[in-house]
Amino acid sequence: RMRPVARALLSVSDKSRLIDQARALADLGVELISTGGTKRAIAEAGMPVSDVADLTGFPEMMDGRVKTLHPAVHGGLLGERDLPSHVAAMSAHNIAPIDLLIVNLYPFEQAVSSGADYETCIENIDIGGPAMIRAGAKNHAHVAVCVDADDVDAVLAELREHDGLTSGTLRQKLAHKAFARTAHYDAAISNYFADIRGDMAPDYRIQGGSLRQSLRYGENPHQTAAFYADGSDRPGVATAEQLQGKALSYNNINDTDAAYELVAEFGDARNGAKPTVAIIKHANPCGVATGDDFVSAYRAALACDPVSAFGGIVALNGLLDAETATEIVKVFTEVVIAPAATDDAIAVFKKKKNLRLLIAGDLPDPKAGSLTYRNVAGGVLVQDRDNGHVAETDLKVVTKRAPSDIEMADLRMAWKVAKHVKSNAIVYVKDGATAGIGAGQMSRIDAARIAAGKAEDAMEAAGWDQPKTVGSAVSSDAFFPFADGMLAAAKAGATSVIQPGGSIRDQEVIDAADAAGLAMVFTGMRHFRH
Ligand code: 93A
Repeated sequence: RMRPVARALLSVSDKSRLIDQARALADLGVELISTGGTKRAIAEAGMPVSDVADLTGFPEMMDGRVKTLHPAVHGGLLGERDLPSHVAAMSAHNIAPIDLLIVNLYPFEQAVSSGADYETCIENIDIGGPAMIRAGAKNHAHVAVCVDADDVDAVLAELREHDGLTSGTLRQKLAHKAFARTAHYDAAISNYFADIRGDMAPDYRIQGGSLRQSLRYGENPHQTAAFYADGSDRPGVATAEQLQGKALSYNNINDTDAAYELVAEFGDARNGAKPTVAIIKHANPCGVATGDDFVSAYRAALACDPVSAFGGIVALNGLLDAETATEIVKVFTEVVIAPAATDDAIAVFKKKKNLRLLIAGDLPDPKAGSLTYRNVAGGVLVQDRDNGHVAETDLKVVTKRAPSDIEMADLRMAWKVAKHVKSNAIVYVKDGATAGIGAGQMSRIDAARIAAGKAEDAMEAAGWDQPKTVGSAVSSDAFFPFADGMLAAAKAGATSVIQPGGSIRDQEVIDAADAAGLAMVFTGMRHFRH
């Protein structure tokens, strides 16, 4: 039933593999048809190739906007070879079948990410290419569609092995990929408008993007996975350059993102913000600290929970230096991410071949808007990312005692960290470093106790005479529904508290804070994270 591939239409923006593949097809006796630039390149390489314009009887017009949008092309792609009415229509209108379509689209995504102006981005919206891809893919019973040069290799292999035939299995796979490509392409275009217009309306924002990396497996080895860049070019794990180490895993990417988004809350140390280091395990911080330099910040972050830091992810909010690198490699670490690193720091990591070093150029803007997605059975939840920010003026002292300046600095830090800890979250901070972190508990009082227990462990590991929770600031990601959670923190030595407030028992909690001599601040904003 299948006829051998006799005619191929090639229309590619990225011509890097064009000539070799066109030659392979010509050698197999396949007739080549092409659009302007593609045709020129093939002809210059000395191969016979006909122009789509000869097929359609129309010249390319309107700066190439209309070149393949014609029944001679679309009929050739869509005609059912074994349907008499289609065959009759093809012969009546002189439409010859096209068996193989090789297209890669105008580089819209690259135009956007290179910062091209509006007109250039719009001009890079390909219309004819996706139309052909969709036509050929619909008719995959007869047509093989390649949207990726690697797939041309697979087609060539089959043509050689099977006397010019392609298999139904391959054509169906190519159709599947073709529709994924046009879907992602249109998503990138729609999301570009969302970005340009500053309109993140979840009801028509499309989760699209370009494949960044196929992953060996997902959260667990029996799960398949892939990593997509969303086209926003937000600095971070999706756009960072990996300088060394094995390919990132699904969990690495998730944890690296958590680490980097967290340190970004503290600003860029290259612009005068305090050097800040976060160490992440299982998407939760196990130590965060600021310091006069990165090496002291790293040491303080590590001291919070040195046991959990083993195999962790480390993020910095500035220029990674050799001294800090030397300190980091003393502990088994999976990934290090920073906006930049010195040559000496990079040299230090060279000795740790497996450690992945990511250089992101910049920090993500914590206040930037975008959407987050979560699957539920039969649906997808979409929301604005938590870019909420509590300004100095939003903070309300609710107790008789106001926090001292030192307490206030620690409270603000504890609040920033708690935003990045799974709920229920309790975070103790002392002298610019986390003293204990309680994450992901069903009860807030358990989170407070676990965090205090971590601080006891840290004390023992370091040989301090008291845990760092003594005299600490404590934050809670959501309000204390009762006084008990807050009092558990006070028992561990916290002297100041930051929390959203808003419980019907707020007054009870405030009274208990006053009775315990605590200074408490309400933020008016909650940071659940699940
Ligand atoms: O401007 S278009 O949307 N109009 C078309 O009819 C059309 N046909 C193919 N762009 C169109 N193409 C695209 O041209 C292809 O998808 C490919 O990316 C590009 C190849 O152009 P050239 O062969 O002139 O380099």
